[in-house]
Amino acid sequence: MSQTTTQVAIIGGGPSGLLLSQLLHRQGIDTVVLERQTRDYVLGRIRAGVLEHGFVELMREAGCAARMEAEGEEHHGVYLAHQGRMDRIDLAGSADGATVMVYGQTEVTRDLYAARDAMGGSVIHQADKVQPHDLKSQTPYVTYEKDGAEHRIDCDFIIGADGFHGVSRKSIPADVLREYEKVYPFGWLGVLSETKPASPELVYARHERGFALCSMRSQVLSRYYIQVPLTDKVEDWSDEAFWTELKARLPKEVAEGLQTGASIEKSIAPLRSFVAEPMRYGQLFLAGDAAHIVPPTGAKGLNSAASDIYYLYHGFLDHYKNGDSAGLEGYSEKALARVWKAERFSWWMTNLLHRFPDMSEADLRLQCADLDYLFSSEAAQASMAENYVGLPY
Ligand code: RFL
Ligand code: PHB
Repeated sequence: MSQTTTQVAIIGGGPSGLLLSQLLHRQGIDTVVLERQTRDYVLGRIRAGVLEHGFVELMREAGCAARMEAEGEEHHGVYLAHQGRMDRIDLAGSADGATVMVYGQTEVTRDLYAARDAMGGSVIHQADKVQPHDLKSQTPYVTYEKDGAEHRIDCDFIIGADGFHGVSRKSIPADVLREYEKVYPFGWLGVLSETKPASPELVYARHERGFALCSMRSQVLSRYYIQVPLTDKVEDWSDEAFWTELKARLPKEVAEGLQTGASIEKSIAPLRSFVAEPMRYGQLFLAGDAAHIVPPTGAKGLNSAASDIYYLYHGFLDHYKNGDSAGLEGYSEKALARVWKAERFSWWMTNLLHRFPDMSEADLRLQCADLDYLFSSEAAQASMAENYVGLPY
């Protein structure tokens, strides 16, 4: 078995793991990233599209913001279509002038890989059977297999940034770990197409046929979603059927301007709220989807991963540069406090805009009252804007 050492071993080469690795390396802290998949596979996932302003700052701090600043789009508002109306939340006007950046997770990840390569960072792909060990000791280590050979990395700390299905959370003993979960009775069918976006800003639509969302990656690449039953399969949905259903759920003025075309990606994602507590066990720290999942309605998944990375980054800086471990000690509590607020916002937006199978007339009236209140109260709009652009770290 080959043996190496590093300061921070990071399991998972998604956006969370790569961002932390990049931030720490720039401060002279050594990391190794272990990723189960190939780079092409990771870059083939189409996921998040909206970045909070805090995430944008963190990409700048990581020295990875140049392309995002050139190609990403700053958005000052979002639309909510409901009850035959199109209402707009003014993000910049309501929340300290903060805005969001529309720039895809795929591009964020691509930029992070490029930055890791440029610094000679260690990112090991196709690492099989990754396993963290001795988490309660001061000398933890990680083992893995690559090309049939066994390897061991000795380290000070292990980061579990390996997503919802990763190995890290599972290595916390069941009597320590507490999991909270809500599964929603529908999914989102997403389509990516090389077409001009239907609207200059995102449109979240509540409709009796179900929720729909118009988003984008650029002025020539659109991303759309519709709520579908969990029993639906991607194969059930031809491009034509998708466009017809999407248009039926959008206000006339948006539907009329919608440019359709061949889908270049089509997938169904289930919706879930999930939080694992604590986010630290001994020398293992969980980050991102490994510890929490939100339904995508508030665009908070990747953004909540970024706030974990912010706390870990500053915790490690204090630990290695100043000998102060208070940040790392308080990590779980601090990260979870922000995560639960993102969970609340995502749950609220999901409930506000989706059609649940068992909704009564009273539930529908309450949903309409929630929307009517939102657009009759500047305080409510300010609250939505504050959450959408991202609560402070
Ligand atoms: P990831 O991206 O899942 O990366 C984890 C990585 O770990 C690897 N891995 C392992 N590696 C080694 N050993 C193992 N045993 C391993 N097990 C797993 C995996 O291969 C993978 O590369 O987690 P990370 O880095 O925490 O990032 C989280 C985000 O990906 C996620 O929160 C967002 O994509 C959620 N999300 C959105 N978030 C937003 O902030 N804004 C959005 O607009 C938004 N839209 C979305 C979304 C997620 C969606 N889906 C499909 C779930 C829209 C959708 C449709
Ligand atoms: C996306 O563009 O993929 C996207 C945008 C906003 C959301 C969720 C997903 O709330």
